[in-house]
Amino acid sequence: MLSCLNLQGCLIPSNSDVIPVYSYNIVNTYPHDPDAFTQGLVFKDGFLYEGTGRLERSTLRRVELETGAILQIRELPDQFFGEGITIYGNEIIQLTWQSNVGFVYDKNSFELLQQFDYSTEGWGITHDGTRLIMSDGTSTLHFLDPQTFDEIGHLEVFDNDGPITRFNELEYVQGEIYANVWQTDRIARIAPETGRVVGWVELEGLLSTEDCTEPVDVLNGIAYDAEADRLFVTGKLWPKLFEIELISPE
Ligand SMILES: [Ca+2]
Repeated sequence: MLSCLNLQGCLIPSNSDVIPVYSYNIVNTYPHDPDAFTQGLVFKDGFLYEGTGRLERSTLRRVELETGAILQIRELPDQFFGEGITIYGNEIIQLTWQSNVGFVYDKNSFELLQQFDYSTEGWGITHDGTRLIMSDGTSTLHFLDPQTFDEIGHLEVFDNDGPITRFNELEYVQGEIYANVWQTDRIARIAPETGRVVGWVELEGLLSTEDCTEPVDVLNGIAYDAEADRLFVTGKLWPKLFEIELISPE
């Protein structure tokens, strides 16, 4: 990485320090339940799994990609506001927003296997194969042991302007953490080793005006099909779910 000094002796970022902004192509469009307040999204073994939020309305679902049909659903107790989900082995882990409680379910039956506690808010969750990775609305991502749910490390996320906050739904994609930034149309691509944002994905314009006949909320929901290298995104109350491919900046 080349850098040089200006007349005041300050380091001038070189081009290699500029964070690339990726755009997208829509590869496929699928129906999405417009009543699903999407807080967690995963693709595993041919199906989408979705966690939805809001008090008295939070759910865990298995969804058919092509039709958006809900194949299986489990409702959370009324007092819990469901947040991110991830699938680790044969278990689905679901966070709640401000209850400091996570749920662990059998992936196939949706039977509740156990609960665990954490001290922060719960926003998004994913894993890198050995550690759970959790966001809490701040610039800190937490690494949790997938068996004990103890915190075993954390990461401060930043770009060239400093810390980034409000990471919502997460997905681990080919060695990077992808994170929806709440109330924006952007996904941050984060290097897990350093916390540095190594790319931005700009998703403005995914929903057309015709798609918005009913009120929709923000972009939230990233799922990666590692076997077929497919990337899916949707949003809260969105009528559509998109498979997209990223386009590198020139
Ligand atoms: Ca996800």
